[in-house]
Amino acid sequence: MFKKLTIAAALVASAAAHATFQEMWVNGVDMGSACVRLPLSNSPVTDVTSDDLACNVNATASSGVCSVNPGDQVTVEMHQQPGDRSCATQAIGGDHYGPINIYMAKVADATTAVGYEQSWFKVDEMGLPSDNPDYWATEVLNDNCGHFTFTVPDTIEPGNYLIRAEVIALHVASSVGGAQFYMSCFQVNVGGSGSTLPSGVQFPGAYQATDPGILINIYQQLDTYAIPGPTPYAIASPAVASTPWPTTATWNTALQPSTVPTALPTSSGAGAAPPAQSPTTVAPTTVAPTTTAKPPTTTAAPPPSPTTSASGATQTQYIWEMGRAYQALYRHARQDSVLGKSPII
Ligand SMILES: *[C@@H]1O[C@H](CO)[C@@H](O)[C@H](O)[C@H]1NC(C)=O
Ligand SMILES: [Cu+2]
Repeated sequence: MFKKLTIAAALVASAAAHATFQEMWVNGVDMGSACVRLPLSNSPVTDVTSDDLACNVNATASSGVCSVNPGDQVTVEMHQQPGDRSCATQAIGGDHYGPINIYMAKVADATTAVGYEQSWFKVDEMGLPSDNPDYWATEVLNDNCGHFTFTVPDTIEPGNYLIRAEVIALHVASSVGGAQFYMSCFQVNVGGSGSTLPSGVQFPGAYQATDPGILINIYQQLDTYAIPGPTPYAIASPAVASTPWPTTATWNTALQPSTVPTALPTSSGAGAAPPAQSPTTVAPTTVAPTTTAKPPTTTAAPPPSPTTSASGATQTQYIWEMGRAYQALYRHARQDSVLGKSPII
């Protein structure tokens, strides 16, 4: 058993890289995974013409619909392994550099809407926040324990929406089909009395395999980066700073929970009001990217000690980077058979 876990841990350590958006916060209140369509695995989608580009491969719809209002601060949270929210592990593996995009699509029913049939408008993006040295949105994500915060546009119509949170990893993007797309869709109901429905794009359709932000060699000094997809609605994309990006966390990682709520914080389900819990107890300090590389005003809190809960240990670990992972498995299996132990798969 110990051996098994050690090998699994080694595999995760060597192949750890891939990731999924798993949790959501609304104004600093943790919604956990109550409203996410969790992907089946943390493997990327690489075919920009696939229906899977909308909401990942056969992601299971959740029964939860999180309530948000125009102007709310929504945070999406990415991690490598299911249910592991530890800030001791990078949100997405270190060499998986690239942009973050957030889209929304108005739907009739967020629990049943088919992602690839929707019209998606972009509400936020971060590409290369600094080019001195090159610093990617995914590095900012890793600095902040996987959290990325955006604002729900304050004029949009009320109703059910899907939120599509996406990282595009560009570490092998210099050949066609090399870019890796990691997305999850979240189910929300927007309240308020807005009256705007921005025009959108479709997934698949919005991206071409040869877009300059998708077919790109990032192992060179970049001065600019063309974030794939349309211009965000209602916000200006931040300029690329020419000063070093502050790597200080702006999310208060000291308060990172180790558990993942899977039910809405209130019992009334879809369209429920946000819980009474004060957002200030969570003190989200993630800030929207600014047009200058102004250092964050908050001091980085030390990350909490890694969670070693049994639930985390017994959860199915995703296996990815199949080449490397398989080699490692094969090597371990051979060693184990030499030692008279059963292989781990
Ligand atoms: C996704 O669903 C389709 C249709 O049911 C199926 O053919 C395919 O094998 C599924 N893919 C995965 C990875 O489960
Ligand atoms: Cu990868």
